[in-house]
Amino acid sequence: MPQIETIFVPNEGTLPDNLKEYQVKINGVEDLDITDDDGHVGTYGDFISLGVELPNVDYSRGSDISHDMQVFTGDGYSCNIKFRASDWLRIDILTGPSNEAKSIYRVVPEQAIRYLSLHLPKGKMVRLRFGPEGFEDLRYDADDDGVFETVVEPTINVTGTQARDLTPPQINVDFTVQNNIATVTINATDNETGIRRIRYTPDEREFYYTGPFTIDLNESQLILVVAEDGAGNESRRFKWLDITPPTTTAVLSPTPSADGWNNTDVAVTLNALDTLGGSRIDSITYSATGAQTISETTMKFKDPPLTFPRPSTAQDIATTNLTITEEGTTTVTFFAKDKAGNIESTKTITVKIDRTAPTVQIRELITPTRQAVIEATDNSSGVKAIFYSFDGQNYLPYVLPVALNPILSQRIYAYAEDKANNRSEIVQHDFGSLTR
Ligand SMILES: [Ca+2]
Ligand SMILES: [Ca+2]
Ligand SMILES: [Ca+2]
Ligand SMILES: [Ca+2]
Repeated sequence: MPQIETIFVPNEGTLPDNLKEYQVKINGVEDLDITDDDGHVGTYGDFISLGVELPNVDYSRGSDISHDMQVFTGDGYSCNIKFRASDWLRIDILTGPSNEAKSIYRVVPEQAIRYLSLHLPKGKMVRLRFGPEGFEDLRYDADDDGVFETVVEPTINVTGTQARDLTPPQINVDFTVQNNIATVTINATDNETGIRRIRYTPDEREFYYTGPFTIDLNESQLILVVAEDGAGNESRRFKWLDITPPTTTAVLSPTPSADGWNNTDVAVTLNALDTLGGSRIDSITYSATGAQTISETTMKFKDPPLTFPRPSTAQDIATTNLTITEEGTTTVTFFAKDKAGNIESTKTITVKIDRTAPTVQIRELITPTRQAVIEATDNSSGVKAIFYSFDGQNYLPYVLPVALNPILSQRIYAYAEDKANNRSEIVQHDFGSLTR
């Protein structure tokens, strides 16, 4: 939990009598103004504060659209927070005595007022007013005449122990799948004030949860569940309904020979793909044994930005690479995991590297006739073919011993190739004349 380092103490000179302290959180607006009845004006937005600091307000910015304020009022001192309505708003106001324990909450709440998922006409000016008489209900200016006439009552207004419930509910989502239809059961619990309501969103629509419901996984594999307790504390949970593991394919580069061998380092690219609309790739794990050992390595992928609802046509690919450099046969083992925790069954691919050319010998066989015997050996992938030539220009595949002229001298050239396409040097052998 974030630690509040100091508790704001309002300006001693203006400290009103009958001090009331409010902790105010506003979510869903970018900029706001705070004014008091003494003529101070503060503008809070991209820059933490523009204009005059208000004597009895401590402001801090949570994010682009969230604002955290501590407001002190009392006899003769009132202030207003004003902003333009956005599509969606949430406002939390707690009031009570100062929390001497300096916990995250600056007051010990005696009253909690909350506006949950507030949809006001966009762009209209909204006012929250705090004065000696307390917090006045939110008002907005529907006709833009500068008068805040339209009152909006809070969603939640609780006191005492209910106001001191600051812990959001726990959400548990279970589902079963049959014929690609998920049946979803939501359980939410709250120890303090109980569950007020549960909402869920499978697509653009939002529903109240009343019991198990079904979702066609061809349309959506992600739901958002929001549970509220009796005091308006809200917890949100995204749940993947993805039960299909990813599929990873390995691509070798360069492409191996027809016999499955390479004669250089081999780059292995592992491409992992989750099904359309699936939860996306969380990690790819690989290892290697054989000629080259790679201990189990897991490449974890950051969560790409999630647009919700997740389109059923969306797909992500995740890629990692490794290089095999050792001569011989290496088995690479790999699998991917998706963000819903589905793990692909292990796959393997064999990488075979032979960088060494065969050696070739040519010898003479006299009996029964004069022939040239060409032999090649290869210590790894094996000899694929031998070629020979009488003139060093035109080579023929060597299959059987080559018949030689029985008397005249002759020269034979030969080379061999292995299954990794390594080609030996050309060797030559002179067969001497048998005439006297
Ligand atoms: Ca008005
Ligand atoms: Ca609670
Ligand atoms: Ca999946
Ligand atoms: Ca070889």
